[in-house]
Formats: sequence, structure tokens, C-alpha cells
Amino acid sequence: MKLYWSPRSPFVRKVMLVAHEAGLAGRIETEAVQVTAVQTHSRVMAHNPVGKIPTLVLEDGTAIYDSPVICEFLDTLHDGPPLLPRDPAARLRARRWEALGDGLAETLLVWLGERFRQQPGQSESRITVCRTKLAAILSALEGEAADLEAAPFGIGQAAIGAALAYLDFRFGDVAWRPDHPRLAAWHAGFSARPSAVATAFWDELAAAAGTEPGTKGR
Ligand SMILES: N[C@@H](CCC(=O)N[C@@H](CS)C(=O)NCC(=O)O)C(=O)O
Repeated sequence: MKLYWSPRSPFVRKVMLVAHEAGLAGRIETEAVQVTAVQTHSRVMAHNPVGKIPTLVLEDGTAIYDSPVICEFLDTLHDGPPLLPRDPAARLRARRWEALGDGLAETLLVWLGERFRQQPGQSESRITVCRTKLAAILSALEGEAADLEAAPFGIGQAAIGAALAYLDFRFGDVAWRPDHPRLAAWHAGFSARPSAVATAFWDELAAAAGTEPGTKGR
């Protein structure tokens, strides 16, 4: 199976985290593509009319998107501990955690989009909304850090771990750790997992241009 992929996408990273945790990474061929809110990619569009990554294409041509659906599919392909809990209450909580992580990633992508916009087109009010949401999400996650630590690693931790790593990757000036010590401790443990090490973000565009991550390309 082939995954349309980028080393700079939090949603792609969530899928790859799940693939590594499930022992499936070796079965996934990746094709690097660049898609943004202002740039489509013909091969991604051919499989996914929404034009977003991650998009997974199976051997028989079946396309699977978006990241929650891909993760649910991958979880059916292995016999290890499930990434989506079978117990309904635990599953509901894992899905909510996934929504929190994905919501954080979406918020950061909107913020990044504003940052790329040239002045005077930049929307201060949009950036303020992103900051407000970021503060609220971090506060909610700080309150759940003990549960994130105690629960078996799953889809929720993958989404939240990827989104917090994206915060560090794109917004290194946001010092979120001092006010969220339990979440910071949990994230340190997440970052040390082999799956997290294997899927680290990488901004090849900024590297090629000799600039900081987040100043070129999405
Ligand atoms: N809900 C989607 C979101 C995926 C997403 O927004 N991906 C970004 C890259 S990080 C993208 O493809 N952006 C292109 C666009 O906005 O058209 C998912 O969970 O897979």
C-alpha cells in the first residue's frame, strides 16, 4: 500500500506513528508530496477529491482517507495491542483524545497559514483565535496528562503527541512547558518512543533554503 506523505504533516505523522506501533511501517510505501491550502497535487487529487494528505492507496486501488479512517483501517491489519480500544468507554475517550490532538494540529495549520500570508493581508483576529484555542487545548490536555500516561498507547496519544511535536516544530517560540508540567513530562516520554523517533518532523524545504522551519512551505 502507498501513503501520500510529507515529513512536515502532523496528520501524516499520526498515521506513521500508528503504523510503527502496529508493526506495519514496512508494508507502507511512501510518496512525498507537497499539498497546501493554495496548492493541489494531481496524484493526490486522483485518489482523494479532498486533495489532502495523508491519503492511503491499497494494492487494488482503493483509496482511504482521512487520518482517523486510515488509522482505524491499519488497526485491523495487526494482532498486537489495539490502537483503538475495543471497550466502548475507552474507545470513546481515545477518539476524543484523537479529536483534541487533531484539533490542535488544525489550529496550528490555520495559524501557520496566517503567518505565511503577507502583511497587510494577515488576520490578527484569526491569530488571536488560534492563540485562544491553543491555550484552551493545552489546559485541557494538562488536566488529562495522568490519564494519557496511564492508558495503553493508542490513537489518542498518537494524535496528541504528533500535534504537540508540531507545535515545537513550527512554533518553537511558544514556551508551553512551564505552565503545563504534567503534559510536558508525558510528551517527553512520548518523544522517546521508537515510533516517535522514527517519524520525526523534518523541513527539507527550509533546510534547502537555509531558513528556520516554518518560514517556507507547509
Ligand atoms: N482531517 C484531515 C486533515 C489532513 C490535512 O489537513 N492535511 C494537510 C497537510 S498537514 C493537507 O493536506 N493540506 C492541504 C489542503 O489543505 O488542501 C486528516 O485528518 O487527515
